[in-house]
Amino acid sequence: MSHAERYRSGGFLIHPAAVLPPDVVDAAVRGMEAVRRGEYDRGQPPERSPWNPGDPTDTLCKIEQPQRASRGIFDLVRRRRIGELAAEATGADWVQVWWVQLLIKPVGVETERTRVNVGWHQDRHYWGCWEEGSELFTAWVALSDVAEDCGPLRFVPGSHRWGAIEGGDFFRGDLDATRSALSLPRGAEWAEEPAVMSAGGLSLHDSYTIHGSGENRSDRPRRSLALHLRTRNSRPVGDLRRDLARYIDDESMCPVIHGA
Ligand SMILES: O=C(O)CCC(=O)C(=O)O
Repeated sequence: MSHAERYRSGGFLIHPAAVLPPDVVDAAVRGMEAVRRGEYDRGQPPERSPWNPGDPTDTLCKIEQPQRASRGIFDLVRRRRIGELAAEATGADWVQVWWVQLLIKPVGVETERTRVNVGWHQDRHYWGCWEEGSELFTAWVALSDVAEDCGPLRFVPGSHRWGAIEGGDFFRGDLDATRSALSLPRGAEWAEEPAVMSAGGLSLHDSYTIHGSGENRSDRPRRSLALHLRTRNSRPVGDLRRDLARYIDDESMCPVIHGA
């Protein structure tokens, strides 16, 4: 099966070996640490985020639009290689990064205070700023080796064909509870595939693919950047000044990584 066929049938594709040069990954990791300390070498802070400098480091660190704050992160985000792989999977002739999330999953367990899991969800649920039918997907780039014990992203194969599912919740860390809350269609078969990969590897997933992730039981933090992507077949709706699509005309934050 070709990459495009695998992406189309499963709703995701994993490139487990590094597709980005180590120096690019290392610079992005340094950028990640700087942003976490509140140091911004591009002169601007990231977007308002669930995690801010000074917050506890034993809980999931999620920082929005870190590429605005860090040269190392921006340099990774705009890599044409990511665009090529996204285009190969989706058949797109143009790909733009429209939002980025920095995610550091610390070593540790999920408790009321230390929230480390990501509950089962579909990204599309959070992206109401895009017109129905918009072609939206994510490149999840590993900045550390992500083994099975690091709490890798887990995909539910074929779930992108189940339509919009009620009950998903990124922020609800009890994975069994979020799974039971999902209103799956009759006959839906649940399976999970962990996105195990080396630093510099990446996965691509459709905005309707159900995914989540569990605890990091390894001895090192799990580091990643989630690049939310769109093709020409996408259009924002609503008030552009307020919503998640508000930076798409600014290539210093939202670079086009494939096509002119
Ligand atoms: O990194 C994770 O575990 C979850 C990330 C995620 O939900 C996404 O990239 O869409």
